[in-house]
Amino acid sequence: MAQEIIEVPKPLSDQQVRFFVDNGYLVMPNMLTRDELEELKTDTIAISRGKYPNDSLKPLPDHLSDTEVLQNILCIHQPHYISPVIQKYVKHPLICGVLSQITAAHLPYWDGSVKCMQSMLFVKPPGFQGQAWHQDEVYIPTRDRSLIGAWAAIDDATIENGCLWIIPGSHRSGLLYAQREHNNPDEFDSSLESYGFDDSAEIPVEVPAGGVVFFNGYLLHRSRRNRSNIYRRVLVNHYMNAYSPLPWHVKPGETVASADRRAIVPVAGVDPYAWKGIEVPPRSVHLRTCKANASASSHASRKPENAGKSLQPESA
Ligand SMILES: O=C(O)CCC(=O)C(=O)O
Repeated sequence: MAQEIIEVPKPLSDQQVRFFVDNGYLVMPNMLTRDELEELKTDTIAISRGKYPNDSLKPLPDHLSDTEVLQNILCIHQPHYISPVIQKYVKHPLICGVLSQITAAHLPYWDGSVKCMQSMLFVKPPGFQGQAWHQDEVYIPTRDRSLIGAWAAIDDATIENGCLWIIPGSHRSGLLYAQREHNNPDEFDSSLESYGFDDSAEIPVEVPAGGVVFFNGYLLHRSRRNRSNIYRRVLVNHYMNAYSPLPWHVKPGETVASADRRAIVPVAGVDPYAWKGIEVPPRSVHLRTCKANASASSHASRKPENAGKSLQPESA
């Protein structure tokens, strides 16, 4: 049987690809249109209201306002497991075109094939914390340093509302830094903090709505508390070279070398392991609420059935 090939555009110049390889990130403005941003905002509310059949978020009563529904949600993990709209954005042709040029551009002979394993829909309302320094490959291991985040700003992402901060070039050595608890719960959520490096070269990555920040899984990054009075909504999808197995967790009877999680979405080029099949993911999302602001909850507050329990061992 002929291998299916997913064709995507190639929007980047050689200089942009080189910039990503050297610096570990690339900012691309105007990747999403106004209509697409509206569709994502509407879908964020639909998911949060429990409109899609799923095992974790029960439908909320219609009398609750959108603000009440969103106000406790820091992030919805794996929304593409339940929402066809988010599935469409996981496969967004322009975003996947960029990914097919940069995801494993550090590897000679790579043919541009890419797969997705994770989506995260941040709401990050006013006052909600960011995430301390980390590298995504600590959580989602690839075998070739090809993990990449595509961080799509649904609202303007600014210093005030908690944009990304990065250390350009911090992916180069391939070192995964140690992690520890941080003691700054006002600024950062409860995720561990990477440490042991000089962060004086950090820069904020402010992006107008519709822009996408692409960043390598070894790049040190963090985000701060939302100090504005608007949401900072972002759809962050994680992808990798389709040729690398994904030993995200190891099941009994497997080794790290044989483990390959297959709840993936091929998005560009080929799926070289198509013969293994694709695992159907659970119809379930994981809701990350905000610890410090939990007391600010209203009657819209709810604990999903899988609250505090990740579908995957950990996520970035
Ligand atoms: O946007 C944020 O606040 C954090 C995102 C992040 O750290 C990630 O996508 O890995």
